[in-house]
Parts: sequence; C-alpha cells; structure tokens
Amino acid sequence: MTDIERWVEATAQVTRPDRIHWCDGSRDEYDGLVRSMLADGTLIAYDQNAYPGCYLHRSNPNDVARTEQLTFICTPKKDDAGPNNNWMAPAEAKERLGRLFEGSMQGRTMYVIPYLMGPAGSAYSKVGVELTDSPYVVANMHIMTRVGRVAMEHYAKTGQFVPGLHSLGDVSPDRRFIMHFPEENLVWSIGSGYGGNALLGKKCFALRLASSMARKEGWMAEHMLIIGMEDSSGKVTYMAAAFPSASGKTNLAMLVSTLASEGYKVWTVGDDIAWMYIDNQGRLRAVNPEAGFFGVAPGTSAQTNPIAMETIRRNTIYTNVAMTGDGKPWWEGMGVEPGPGVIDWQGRPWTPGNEKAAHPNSRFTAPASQCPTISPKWEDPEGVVISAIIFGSRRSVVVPLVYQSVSWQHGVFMGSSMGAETTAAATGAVGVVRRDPMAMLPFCGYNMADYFQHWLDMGKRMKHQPLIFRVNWFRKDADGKFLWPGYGDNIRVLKWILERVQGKGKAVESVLGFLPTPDAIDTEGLKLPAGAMQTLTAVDTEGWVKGTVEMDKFYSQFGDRLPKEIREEHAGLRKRLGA
Ligand code: GTP
Ligand code: SPV
Ligand code: MN
Repeated sequence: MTDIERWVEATAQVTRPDRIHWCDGSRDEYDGLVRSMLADGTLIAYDQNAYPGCYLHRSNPNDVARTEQLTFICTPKKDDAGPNNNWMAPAEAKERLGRLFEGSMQGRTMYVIPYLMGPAGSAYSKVGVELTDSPYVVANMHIMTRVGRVAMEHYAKTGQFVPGLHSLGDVSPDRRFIMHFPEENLVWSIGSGYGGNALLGKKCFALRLASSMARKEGWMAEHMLIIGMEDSSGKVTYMAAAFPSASGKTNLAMLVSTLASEGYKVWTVGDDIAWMYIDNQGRLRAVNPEAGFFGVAPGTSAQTNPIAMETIRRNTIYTNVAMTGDGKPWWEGMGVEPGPGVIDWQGRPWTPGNEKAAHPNSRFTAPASQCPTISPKWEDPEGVVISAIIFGSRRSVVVPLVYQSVSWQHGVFMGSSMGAETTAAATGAVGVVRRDPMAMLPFCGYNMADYFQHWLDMGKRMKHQPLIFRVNWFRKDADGKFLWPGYGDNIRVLKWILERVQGKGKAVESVLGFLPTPDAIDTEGLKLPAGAMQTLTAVDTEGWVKGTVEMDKFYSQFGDRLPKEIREEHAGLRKRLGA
C-alpha cells in the first residue's frame, strides 16, 4: 500500500463516504462529472451553440468568497504563525475539525484527486492529493491543475505529496474552517465549496503551505502573475507582479497592448501564483504552478480584457454570474446589454437598477491552454528568468502611477509596506485600506517578519536581482474618476519598466525612489485629463507621512522579529519626508 492509499483508507473510515472514486483526470471523467451535476442541478448549461462546454454553478449565498477570519495556520508555536494569521494549536484544530469530518461524507462520493502543481517533468513541480465530496471541486481541479497520471508519475519519482482533505460538510459558516498544518504539509477544509477555500491546490497549498516550504528550502511562493513582454526586436523580458485579490493580475497578465504598432506585446505565463527559484547562474526563475485561470468575471469585457473574453468562450465553469434570457453568461461591466429575462446569481429574476445580477466576486474557471496569448514558455520545466518584480494595489490617493526602488532592500521595504483597498474577493468590508505586504497578507503561511527576512536573504543570494517597482492603476480625481485609463494602456508603464531594466528610461530620484519624469511615460495618443501625469508622478508628502504612521502600526505588531533592514528603510523614508 502506498502512503496515499493508506491516507485515503484512514480518511474514509472517519468521513464514511458511500463510494470512493480515484480520479484519472481524463476527458471522460470530466464529462461524466458534468453530466451528473447537470442532472442534480449543481450545474446549469448555457446555450451550448454560443458557449460550448460552458456551465453555471450557483454556490450557497453564504459561501461566495474566501473567509479570512475562518482560515488558520496551525503551528505548534503561535508566534510562528505571526500576527498576520489566525492561529490554533494543531491538536485543538485536529480535535475540532475531526468531529466535523466525522461521517461528513455519508451518502456522498469521496473523490481522490492526485494533481501536479507546476509543469510536467519540472524539478520545481509538486504533487498534491485532494480528497473531496464536491464534484464541482473535482471539475474545477481538472481545469486548474494537472490531474491524474502526470501527478502519479511525479509522485513515483519523488515519493512526496501534500494531502488536502475537503468536505462541504453542511456548508454552514458556523462550521466552516480552513486549517493549515505547515509542520505536516497538510490542509483540512470543511464547510465551504468556494474557490480558495475548497480548491486546495490554489491558495492553501500553492501559497500558504508552499510559502512555508519555500522559506525552509530557499525559494519563493508568491501571489504573482507572470508575463513576458516582447519588444520590437522580438526579445521577450519576463516580469512577475503581485497585486492583492481582485486588483488586476488577470487583466495585466492578458494585457492587449495599445503600443502594438511599436512592437510591444504581452505573453501570458500565469495570472495568480508564481513559484520562483534561483538558478545556477544566480538568476531568479519563475514557473506558474497552475493550469487554469480562476478569474473575476465582473468588469471583464471585450474592451477591458478581450483575451479573457476569448479564453472563456468554451469549456468554462462560471460561478455566481447571471444568465441572460437567451441562455448566456452575463455580469456587470461585460460591456453588452443583457436583454430581457435575466436570472441573477441566486437564480431569481433580475430587474436592472436593483441588486447586482452577478456577485461582485463571481468567477470563471478556464484552461490556460485556451488563452490566445499564452506564452510558448508557460509549461517550460525550467521556468522563465524574471527581470522585474512589480508590486501593485488599489490606492485612490497618494501612491504614484509607478516608481522604482533604489535597491533590493528598499524594494522589499516597498512591498512590505504596501497599502491596499480591500475587495470582494474575501468576505468583509470593501474599499478599506489595510497593509497587504507583497499582496500576501491572506496567503503567507508563517510569521510575516520572517517572510520579509526571507525576501532580504533571497536578494543576497541572487547574482542578478530583478529590479523592483511599485505601480498603481487606481488613482482617482476629486470626482472619483480614474486618472489613468488602465488595462491595455498599462503597457505604457511596462514600457518604462522595460526601459529601466535595459538601463534606459528617464527618472528622477525622489524620496520614494526613482520616479519617471513627467515625459518619461509614453502617453502619445492618450487623452488624459489636464495635469493628470503631474498628479500621477508627484510625491504627496503629507499623504506619505500619514502612510508611514500606518506602516509603523503594522510593523510594530512584529516586535523584535521585524528585520532591522525594514526598520531602517522605514526610518529612512520618514527622514526623507521630513517627518
Ligand atoms: P484574483 O483572481 O482575486 O487574485 O484577482 P486579480 O488580481 O487577478 O484581479 P483581476 O485582474 O481579475 O481584476 C479585478 C478587477 O479589477 C476587475 O473588475 C477589473 O476590471 C479591475 N481592473 C483590472 N485592471 C484594471 C486597471 O488597469 N484599471 C482599472 N481601473 N481597473 C482594473
Ligand atoms: C483570490 O482571492 O486572490 C483568488 C481567488 O485568486 S480564490 O481562489 O478564491 O482565492
Ligand atoms: Mn488571487
């Protein structure tokens, strides 16, 4: 008996499913799952002529986003989880959840999903096995990961896998927990069928557990998209960018360049997670551990993200979007009129002007291979060499359009101090500014003070450090309108970043770091409001002084564990600001 078989058997004795199904990842298996979910109403078919292979799933209205307050890191010592995580002692977590898993799969099938995170045959890839009683989760895992033989072959070579146990339980928020045991590389999740709570390969394994493994093993697991930027010479330069949830990763990863006539183009390598390693030449390399996109639907349109629109025309599972009278998916910001007879995300007839037809965190699950701009290197076992790291978030005030750190250490400070307005991707208030270091606040599986130290240490080990940048597409004017057009025009900012990587690109050294001169960003053909570029490239001293107070509050939670380099950078910024 293999370790996997032993664990499956032991789990089945607790959860007591009626049947056990070992997944092979085949098309037949997927089609069978879809048929049974169509039969019991878990899935609803869209018009199969217009949207072949596309289905709608409506999750429980109490279960529509990640639940950070119910997500725990269970390390033996509380301080190892850090102030950035909810903590429970491993024994207590096992005890409490053990009771909830008791008989939780009765009357259901337990699916065993062996899956590979990362390209086949890559030394960087890792195997997970998820046990779940949700066929919806199985179908999503089929799209988001590499399921079946490819995983078992990798397991045969390494003998290692990350176990993840998931049950819908009774889908009650009172009995919902997402528990991580970093010492054992184990995940237990119960009571939610949604996204990052239930597709255990994604945030639970590829970020929370992987970040903890990465620290021990000397690599990085980050909430980052990966792109290749092609210039007129045909050379492709790769960049990785961290933005908080629902803040523009998928959009940047699929950007359609408005500078295509100058030869600039973006290739998609990944849209949410990057695993990064230092190669034998001292360069940072990244692979996308995922095989699909679990993207935000609202705001996705032929104008904002035509590549996503093309990607999700077939073989896509939609979750919590609306359905038009003629059987097509629809959401706010799709850029087309839905016509009469719309059914909202909860299955009720919808009247325009009332509540939203699609949930703000409604999503599509689509295979990466269907993306028209997918990079020829997206499954390269060696990954791609990263030349620039970009941190971005929603900030309607204060933060400039783009600036560059003066050093790796300063860049780590920039990422570690990033403020961000919250979004609908997690339950709770939307639009509240919080510190979200490296866009990893909900995903760092250990004490963030140690995480900052790890970033500093990684930089020291690299012979060729990527340059580090901060961007903000979300500055607003006094009337609440975006100052920067965003989307395809973000290529103009990427162009400056590329120029900086190439040792060109005009900049001035400011208190924040290198800011582009007002003429350094190519704005030709843009109709920007008067003075917009000045505002977007200026330093709001008063705003930043307030910001440093917020940073101080955040950092102080970590006490002596905070690296002294971060403290020094923070003090340096305050001094330069005259605070
Ligand atoms: P997760 O999948 O939750 O990690 O999110 P993500 O970072 O991939 O976010 P995504 O690209 O899906 O963007 C979320 C929302 O931000 C969408 O509603 C977009 O329309 C909006 N958005 C993305 N890029 C821009 C931009 O450049 N400008 C503006 N104004 N909005 C943007
Ligand atoms: C995010 O919230 O950052 C996501 C979606 O990418 S989920 O998989 O639900 O975490
Ligand atoms: Mn994400």
